[in-house]
Amino acid sequence: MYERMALIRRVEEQLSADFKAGKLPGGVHLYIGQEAVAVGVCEHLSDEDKIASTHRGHGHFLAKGGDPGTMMAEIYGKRTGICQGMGGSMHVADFSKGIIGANGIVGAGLAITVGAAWAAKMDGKGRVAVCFFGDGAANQGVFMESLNVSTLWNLPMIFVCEHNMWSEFSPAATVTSGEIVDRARAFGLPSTVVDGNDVTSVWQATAEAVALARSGGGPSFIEAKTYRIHGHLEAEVHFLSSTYRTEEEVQGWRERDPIARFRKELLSSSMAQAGELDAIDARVRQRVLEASEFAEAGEAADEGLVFDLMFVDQQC
Ligand SMILES: Cc1ncc(C[n+]2csc(CCOP(=O)(O)OP(=O)(O)O)c2C)c(N)n1
Repeated sequence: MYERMALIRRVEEQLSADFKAGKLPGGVHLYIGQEAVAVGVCEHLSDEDKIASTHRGHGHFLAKGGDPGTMMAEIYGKRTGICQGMGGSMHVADFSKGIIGANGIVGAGLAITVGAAWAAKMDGKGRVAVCFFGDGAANQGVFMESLNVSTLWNLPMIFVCEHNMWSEFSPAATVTSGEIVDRARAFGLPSTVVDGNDVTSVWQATAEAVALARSGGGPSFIEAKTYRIHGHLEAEVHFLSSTYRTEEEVQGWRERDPIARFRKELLSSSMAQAGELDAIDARVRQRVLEASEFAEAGEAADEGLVFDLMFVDQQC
């Protein structure tokens, strides 16, 4: 879990630098600060289980075992990208890993995951489907519809709401009434709130939810309280005339960094030695360097393919 979190962080630090250097053809919404959620959840999943994600989807893709090189190539708009450079940052997907897609439409992953969970129930192999979505997405009507249907049909689905305190530039308190977990509780499915910056807590809550879903016990809801350290998207510095968050707020959350925190825990409990963790960090840096070189070296996407790749019976 430490290595996966470190990988997500390093890939995104590279993407942030690449964006600043003008190397990326589009915008990126970074997941820095939220890594413990994706990793604590996906640790329980196999390639047969499905996840759907959001516009902030790089972390989910990598946590589920997606390849950093082809993901970065996708974000660079290259033919070697996981979707041949046709999707970009907000549409990274790899069906072979059960990653049914990031999504630029807020809340859209919810209904797609209900479909995946329904398919999992029909084939009866104990597979589960997980939807990652934000606190803003919890204000979309599709959230209630998905809670309703998945509970009614007893689907093997896990709702993971990443409450990172902001929806674009609006603080949650100005757009979200009450507690999101209470909305789920109203439908009668097991629902819990965890510290989303504590990978162990996320892991534990997900262990219970996945066991329940695999054994035919139906859906669960997990609200993970966390924070995005970077902006809503990297490009925002170019169009926002003022900052919308105080430096004290951001700094307070930097001090609760999920990776530094897990490292400290691993060391203090003697589950790992500093040298082992340093070796993991070095391996991750090397892997991201290679991924980035692979991405940069690829040929630009073939825009002539754009319509050919639109339909399901066509090669993707
Ligand atoms: C249906 C829809 N409405 C609005 C938008 C514009 N939009 C993109 S991200 C976003 C905020 C989403 O907030 P949240 O779900 O909390 O996710 P976060 O960005 O915090 O990870 C909005 C409103 C969109 N992409 N889709």
